[in-house]
Amino acid sequence: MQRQGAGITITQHILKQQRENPVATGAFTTLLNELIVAAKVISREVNKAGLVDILGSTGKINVQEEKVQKLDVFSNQIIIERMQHIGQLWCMGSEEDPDLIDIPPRFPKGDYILVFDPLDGSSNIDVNVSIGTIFGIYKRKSISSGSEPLLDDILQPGINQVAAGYFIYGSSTIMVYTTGKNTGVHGFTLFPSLGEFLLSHESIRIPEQGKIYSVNEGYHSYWDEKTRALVNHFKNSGKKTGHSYTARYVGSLVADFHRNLLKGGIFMYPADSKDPKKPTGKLRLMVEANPLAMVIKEAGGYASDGHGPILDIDPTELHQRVPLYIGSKKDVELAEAFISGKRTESS
Ligand code: AHM
Ligand code: MG
Repeated sequence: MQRQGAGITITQHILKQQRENPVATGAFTTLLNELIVAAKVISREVNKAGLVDILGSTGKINVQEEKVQKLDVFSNQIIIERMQHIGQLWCMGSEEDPDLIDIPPRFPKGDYILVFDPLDGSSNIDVNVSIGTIFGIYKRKSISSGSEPLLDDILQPGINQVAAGYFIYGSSTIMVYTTGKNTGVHGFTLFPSLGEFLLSHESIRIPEQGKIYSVNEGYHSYWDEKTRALVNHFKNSGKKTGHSYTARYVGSLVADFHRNLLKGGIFMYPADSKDPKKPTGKLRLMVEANPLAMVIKEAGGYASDGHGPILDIDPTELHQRVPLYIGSKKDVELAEAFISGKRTESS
């Protein structure tokens, strides 16, 4: 067993990657490091959420007559406050903010763009189930796009991301990230006593085919026939093909994704007719699907909207929603075959 103190810290790892990649600059390292600090603060607050009266709706007053802040609102503020002053960001986009987040004029601007979901899985916050922070990093499209950031600067396909990853606040806090270009997907576990993330999962690869399917089957009656046929396939596949699946659904994307990344399988949030305003399902392309799609691709898996790669979608809105099929390559390709109508239950 590795002794504490002998591990590689996340900072060492980022610096090593920077040395190996001649185009990477200290600016990028600064950016990631500051994001890690923000995540450590969030992790601390998540861990003590059961102990202090931090839970509840924004605007409520707790017993100390302090304003109670929802943990997801708090996480959003921490990330914005920590990231806006470092001089590396052109602008940000968050699940919690309707518009792009500008860098206040008192701080210098940089060329990177950070998109994030500060605390994903909000329905699980109050019940001690794993939640997470998801992030994607882009470079600004063109230096000639003026002095003020425009929505167009953020609206880039996921394939343009220069890094992406997530923090999962679970039985321990883990950061998983990739800088793409075959540099691998790496996981780091936070040692609370050291205050450091240490390398715990090097070069993660997802199995080509898994045994887990993750979907909210409560929406069965809101799915179309193709989606139902697909999910039926996962349920009946054992008897038909000998390759059986088991169902796992936490309801926190980061937790479901992380488990499937390590064990293999598919996570699905299909289009449904539950809410006519969200006929494409619930998950957001920019802050949820794209970062995880970059991670899964780098780990040897695949992410699709049912018709093609998530990473190729040209976004038109910051909060655009998208059906998501993500995980082991063979499982996601199978999902695509059903959703595109190339395959039916009986074929
Ligand atoms: P949130 O960003 O408001 O927390 O919503 C996203 C979450 C994901 O973590 C999870 O995969 C999904 O919502 C679960 O939704 P549902 O309860 O509809 O199955
Ligand atoms: Mg979310």
